[in-house]
Amino acid sequence: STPSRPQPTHPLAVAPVTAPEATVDGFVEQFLRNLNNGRGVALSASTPNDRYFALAATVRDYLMARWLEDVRRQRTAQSKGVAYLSAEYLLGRQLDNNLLATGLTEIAGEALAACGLDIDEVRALEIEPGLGNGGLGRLAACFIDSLATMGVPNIGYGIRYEYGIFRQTFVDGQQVEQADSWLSLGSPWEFPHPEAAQTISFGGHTETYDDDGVVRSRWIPAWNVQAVPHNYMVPGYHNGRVNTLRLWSAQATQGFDLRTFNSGDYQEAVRAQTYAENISKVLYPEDSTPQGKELRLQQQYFFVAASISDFVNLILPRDFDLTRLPERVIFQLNDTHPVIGVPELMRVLVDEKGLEWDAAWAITRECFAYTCHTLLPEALEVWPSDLLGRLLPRHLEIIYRINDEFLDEVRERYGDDEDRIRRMSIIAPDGAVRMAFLATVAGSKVNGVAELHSQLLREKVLPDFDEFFPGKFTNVTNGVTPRRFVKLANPGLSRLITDTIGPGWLTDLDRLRELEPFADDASFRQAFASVKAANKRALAKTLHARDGFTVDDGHMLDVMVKRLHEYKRQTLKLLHIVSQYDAIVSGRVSPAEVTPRTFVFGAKAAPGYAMAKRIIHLINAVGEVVNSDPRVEGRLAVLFPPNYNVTLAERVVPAADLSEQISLAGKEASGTGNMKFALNGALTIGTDDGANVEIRQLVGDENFFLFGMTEPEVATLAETGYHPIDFVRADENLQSALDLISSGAFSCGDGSVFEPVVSNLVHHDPFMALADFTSYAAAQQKVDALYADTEAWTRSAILNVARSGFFSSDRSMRDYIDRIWHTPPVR
Ligand code: RUG
Repeated sequence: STPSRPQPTHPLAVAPVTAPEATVDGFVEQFLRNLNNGRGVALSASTPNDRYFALAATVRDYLMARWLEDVRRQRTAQSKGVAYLSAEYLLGRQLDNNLLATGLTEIAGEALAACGLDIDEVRALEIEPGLGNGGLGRLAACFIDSLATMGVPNIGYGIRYEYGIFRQTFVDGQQVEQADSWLSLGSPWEFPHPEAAQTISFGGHTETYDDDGVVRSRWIPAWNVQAVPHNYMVPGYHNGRVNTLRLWSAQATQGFDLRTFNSGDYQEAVRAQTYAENISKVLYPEDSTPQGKELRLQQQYFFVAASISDFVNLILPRDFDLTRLPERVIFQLNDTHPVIGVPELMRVLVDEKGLEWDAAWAITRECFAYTCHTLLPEALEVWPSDLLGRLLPRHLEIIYRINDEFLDEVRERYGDDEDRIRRMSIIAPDGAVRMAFLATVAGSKVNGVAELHSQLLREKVLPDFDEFFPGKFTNVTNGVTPRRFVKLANPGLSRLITDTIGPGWLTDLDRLRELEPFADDASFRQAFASVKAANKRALAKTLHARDGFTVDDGHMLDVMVKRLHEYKRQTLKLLHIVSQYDAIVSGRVSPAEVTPRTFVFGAKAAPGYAMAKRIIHLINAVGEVVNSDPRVEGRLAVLFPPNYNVTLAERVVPAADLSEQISLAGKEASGTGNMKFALNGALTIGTDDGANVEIRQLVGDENFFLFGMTEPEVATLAETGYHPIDFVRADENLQSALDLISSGAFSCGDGSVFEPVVSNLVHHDPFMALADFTSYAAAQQKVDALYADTEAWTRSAILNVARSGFFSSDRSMRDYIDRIWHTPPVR
């Protein structure tokens, strides 16, 4: 028998943890304690980084009691929670968000002032964790914010990349990537737990063995790494709830080899360590090489295996009856990246926990749900079976069996329709594993991220599966958190809204509807317009300090910020800018006739995506010429601040007048930038694509500038044969803009520099930018006309805000809960 441990007797040891006093004095005391005891410095000797760390620690202290309570509740409660599996979380800065959640923003400002410090200077030091690429990662961050705010138990699981999305700089207008060493000064928001590391295995082989007359298979791995959890608080807004984000970092099982080191082979001594740590080194390693591909699969399995083991072995009680797992958890697969979790859960249940295959499969099918975020075939991951077999041999075996049994069911239903069986097989004809198919077969539900996207997913990408699994497909339109993207980013608008309709809208965004009548109130319009003007001035200040740009505050701010991808069609917007410039310099219009506009671009191109990088170069080149040409008389300006990220978005979005959402119809799954702009009172010029469709339906045709082909029109044009040159010939302005680029007007007279971009458009144009140019230019004229009528424009902008409450991520979460998760809030 084990000796009993001494029990705590001190009253403090058994009392619940309490928060420091929420007063200026209480805050000052805690801040100084953190500075002195946590950083080991006196205020007078502290560096800005010390102060930032002490401030962050103080905010953490206020959240701690609630967090510990929620962690306890999560372990003891019998209720169901969401385990969100995502390779990306694009969190943005934490300090302001966490201050907002605790309601301590003002107290903290006053407390720091009382210490002779300016909180703005301290908060500017925070480096945002760029642990995501774009929309998908930011969506995950919005979702965990909403779940915490709604009191739904949730753990977000992901990877703690040592280097996040690269830092973009421009050299001679061309993108240069630099490592994003966001951890170089440490992170005050994370709680590492090396003692709780999980062992994650790779490689090796499988073997069969006799288990009491039953032949079973087991995995004999060849090597393993440690997955070290780093916990982050995810506070709800003003509700005392704090969920957890758990990011895994890779460490070597046997790190440093002292004997080899002492023999003088220093590189060999750290080889194993380096190899293991590479797994969580960078977000999306370049995967055009076989090594890069393998590393990605290692990353995916690494975090998913650690997360499933964490939930099953640590969070659930030791004697938990695993047949009841679906009552306790739903693993939401954010895109195909975590889909290897399906065979992993099967392996855990069958090989480790000894369940029968059929019972394990029944549990697995209830425990997963899959969100698809794309329609682009190249974004639906497939893994070559030789790679999978080498890295995860047992998982490949499991996938084969899942596929065999699934195809038996298909045969039972349709007979030997070999064509259909080939189409539906999880294993492609070349042997590759189609991860989206695996997720669809295993998932209890499959959802797209906007109405149109979900429809196209059913009709065009996975139609056989939709027929085979009636009721499995559903839609949940994306959303964004109004806490970060309205309240924090746009305090002026938030104040105006609260003054007008009262508080409460931040957690019930449909209430923005109450603003509608005020669109007809001249004094409200004026207040609204002054908020927009102030936001533009704030952006101008930021861009001046950050990049040395000058923004003319009399200009319309026309913004296109998103990843650089051909389907998003930054080239379409650029061609329109060039055509306006061309019209001025060729004397076809006088500068006075042109609406003064500043075009703001923000975009990173994937490091290996050559065409996207050429487009970035061209945007910068056009900007350089247009901005300095005296004939333009300052009526047009093109600004491209490098390294667009969440922090910059929080400045750009509230300042924008016009939001460019101009992807080819049928290509953008949803978009979430489009929602942020509408909520902040920008009008959208956009195609009928992704969530634009729903934005237009809600805000009304008259408050949205629609242009371009619809998705069925795109499909017809593609079928009948698309010849971009026909569209060039039919539009003189387009022809002339392309000619101007080809003439070398933006490349010191050397037409060859941008020839690949022009030639790609004129001869291929895979995303039909030229086909939509004429219609886009016509829509831009409507923009100019409405903008000339300030009152009418402001009225439309107000109606955009009032009618966009639907796009709160709280609503998305309610839809996931109703349609997929069935996880009630825990009071
Ligand atoms: O491209 C999509 C966006 O349309 C969408 O809004 C976002 C969130 O759902 O996800 C983006 N996405 C898609 N990011 N990566 C992929 C690849 O599957």
